[in-house]
Amino acid sequence: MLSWPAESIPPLPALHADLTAFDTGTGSVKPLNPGAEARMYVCGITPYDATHIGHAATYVLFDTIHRFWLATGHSVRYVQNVTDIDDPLLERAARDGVDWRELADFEIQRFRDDMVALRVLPPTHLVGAVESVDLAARRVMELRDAGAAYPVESDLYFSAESAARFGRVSHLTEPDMVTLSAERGGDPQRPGKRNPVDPLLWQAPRPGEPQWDSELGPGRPGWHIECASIALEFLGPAFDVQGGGRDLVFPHHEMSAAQGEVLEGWPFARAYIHAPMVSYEGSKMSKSLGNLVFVSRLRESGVDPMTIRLAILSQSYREDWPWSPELLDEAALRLSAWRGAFSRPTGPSSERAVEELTFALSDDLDTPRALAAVDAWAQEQRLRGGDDPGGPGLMSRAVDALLGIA
Ligand code: 5CA
Ligand code: ZN
Repeated sequence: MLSWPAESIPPLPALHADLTAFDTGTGSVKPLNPGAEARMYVCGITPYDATHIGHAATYVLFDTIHRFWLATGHSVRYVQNVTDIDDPLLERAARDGVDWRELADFEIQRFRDDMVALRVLPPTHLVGAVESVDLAARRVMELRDAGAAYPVESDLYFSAESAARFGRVSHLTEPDMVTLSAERGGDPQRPGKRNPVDPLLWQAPRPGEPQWDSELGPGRPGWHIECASIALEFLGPAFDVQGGGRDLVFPHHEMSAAQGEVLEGWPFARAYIHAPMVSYEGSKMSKSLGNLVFVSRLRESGVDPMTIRLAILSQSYREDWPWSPELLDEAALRLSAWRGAFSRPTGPSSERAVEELTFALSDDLDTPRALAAVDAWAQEQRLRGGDDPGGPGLMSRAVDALLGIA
């Protein structure tokens, strides 16, 4: 499907730095070491409601990786899916008496508009689950032929144990896997399964629900095989980063990796990077709980999207964090201080500050420290000024290219 418009990124002098980040799979901060072309897959939205701050924080995190790679001379092949057919979408459409396709189209466009406003660079390929049903069905048949699938009544399940490295993404105990699978779309209680955590690969038609024809018979693919087949199709195996929020570690990323291993070998991805959960009013911001702060609503109320982005960047991605209106106020102050400092004709030299900003990002995406480097330069500009005519321009181009703040 259509991605969203790209915007131009101001040129910077060549930066030499290697990005490190926390890989859930190995439990350590490690260099990502992509090739000339870096390849990243990030799990996209299920379009049944508007983009909230938690979603935005996830896409801003991966946008920071995207921008860092571009600034350090890589080309980037970035793939994001849209789960435009899934139970929650059908339930919401039924509740509101609208066609599920219309609901999805409306929310996908609202998401694009939010991403453009937040200056999130578009993925190279934005791929819908609906347009990938054939792709997924072919992969399900391959898994079946490899002996990694089995039927339960008319449905087909993936046997997680058929992947030798199953468990290497989340490192969870079996009881924890069962608990999480029940919470996140699985059906551990269903009789007839070999292992309670085994996920659906192909679901036979249910009354009143959409279905697609395939050589497997009518039905629709399971969630994990959708993402695994889109990633393998557009990126190939052993791509650099599998991303998404931390709520996707298990079962989603574990199962996609296991299916990928059976299909194309290990590793499915070379690193698994997870965004923290943003909470609000004491619990994880989630569509099912309804404790949401929407990006579109903030924009409509006149909030500069750059303050939303800066508020997100002020938080470390290594820990869950609570959203609060105060974060927006702080970001607004910072933004006006930066803009004031950038708009003067001369200022302190900024090479060192840009180096510090780059180094902070390369060091496990330390965005709070990156912002502090810009703060320090802006403070120097405010207190003492400087006579370097290139100082403010370089600083503002670096902030634009690396942090996405205009
Ligand atoms: N369509 C699936 C992924 S294939 C999905 O999880 N969709 S979603 O709409 O629920 O979430 C979209 C993205 O935002 C996912 O990467 C998810 O992990 C992330 N996300 C969801 N809630 C939060 C939150 N409260 N904080 C941070 N990230 C979140
Ligand atoms: Zn996904």
